[in-house]
Amino acid sequence: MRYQRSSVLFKEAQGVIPGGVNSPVRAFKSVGGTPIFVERAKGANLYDVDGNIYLDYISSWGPMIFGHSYTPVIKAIKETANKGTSFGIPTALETEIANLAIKMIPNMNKIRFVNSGTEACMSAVRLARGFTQREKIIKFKGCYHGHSDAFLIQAGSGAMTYGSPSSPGVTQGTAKDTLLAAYNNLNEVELLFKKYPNEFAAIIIEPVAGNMGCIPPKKGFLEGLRKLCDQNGSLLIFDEVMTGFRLAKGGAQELLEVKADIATYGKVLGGGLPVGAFAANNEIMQYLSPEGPVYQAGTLSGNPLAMSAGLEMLKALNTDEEIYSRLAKKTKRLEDGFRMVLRDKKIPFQINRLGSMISIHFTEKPVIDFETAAQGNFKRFNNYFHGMLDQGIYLPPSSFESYFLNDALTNEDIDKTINCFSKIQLDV
Ligand code: HOZ
Repeated sequence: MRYQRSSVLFKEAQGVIPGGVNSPVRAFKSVGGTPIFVERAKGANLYDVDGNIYLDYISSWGPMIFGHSYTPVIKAIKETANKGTSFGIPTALETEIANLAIKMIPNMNKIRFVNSGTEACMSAVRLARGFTQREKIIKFKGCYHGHSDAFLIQAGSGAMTYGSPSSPGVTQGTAKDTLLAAYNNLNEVELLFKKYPNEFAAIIIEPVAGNMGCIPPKKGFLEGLRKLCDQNGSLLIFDEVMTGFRLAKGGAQELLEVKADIATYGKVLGGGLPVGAFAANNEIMQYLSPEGPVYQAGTLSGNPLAMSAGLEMLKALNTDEEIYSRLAKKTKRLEDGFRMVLRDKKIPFQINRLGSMISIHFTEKPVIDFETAAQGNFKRFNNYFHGMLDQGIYLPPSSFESYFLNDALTNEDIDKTINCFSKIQLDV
């Protein structure tokens, strides 16, 4: 049996870990079947415990831009580990990576490192509230900013996949300060500002949504949010946990030419290790402890292993002038191939792509927000997911996730993927 060992390990895990996983999407609950258990990964390949090999299209949900076990990153981790793994005391590495990150990110003077994208977004909102002395925020239905309480209201990713976009456990007190609008709908945001004048600390948004599939912003949408924030004294927070350092050196801010007041980042900054960060200009950052009153802290923040890995990742992204165009070209190749196959099969579909983020939706209507993303044919998606998995192609196990291509994928790998796709029975 192809997934025998994985199946045994999954059963064992279910006895001691809720649902057998430490993050819900991994459980394959919406697509069914047994999640694969990974033994190791190198380049574009995942190797599971049953000896199966996969081409990986999630790249640890983004950060493995050069592929898995990228040599400079692994070397740095090993060398740093030999000197100790955590001190809770500053190291020079933190300043070195901060300097480089700030050079790459447009518009920011300072950056604070934390341990995850969740922490980064949660802290960014606290900072925005402290800075503006206001309490309410606007978030978009289907956007996911980690699992902090304020964001688990009509959230995307696993929350949406498992049908509880607004999680029990979030108090009404917290929920009342998170106001919702539809992604790509400026009108709804305008109405909120009219209804609650001078009450919004911030708008938080994934500038390219990646947690309801990949949904790029419509032309003028982010620019409109920028304007509304300026007119109303609110801050614009870009959650660049997925897009940061992936769509361009300066992330979505650079690619889409819209400036945020605070930007949050994720695991790319740790070369795949647990890192998050948020950045802003001096005026905002001076509110942060110990300079200012807004508190935020953590023993593992700026951890030396993670910082050394992230530093190598940023150096590599800086040296490789072609990385972003190469990734975009490869992703376009996948898109073109998939489009051809789907047209031949006469199956209704939408493919959304920006740079190296892409998703397929089995639906007739353009997927532009939470509502349209939820209209896909899930049975067809499940056939597609398992048909690909059985041929050694690892895709996100939910239609509410984006794919993230890595540079270790060759054109041959992509052509093989398209060929596998053409063989799948998609009729339902
Ligand atoms: N929520 C993550 C993707 N948007 C998945 C995290 C994981 O399962 O590792």
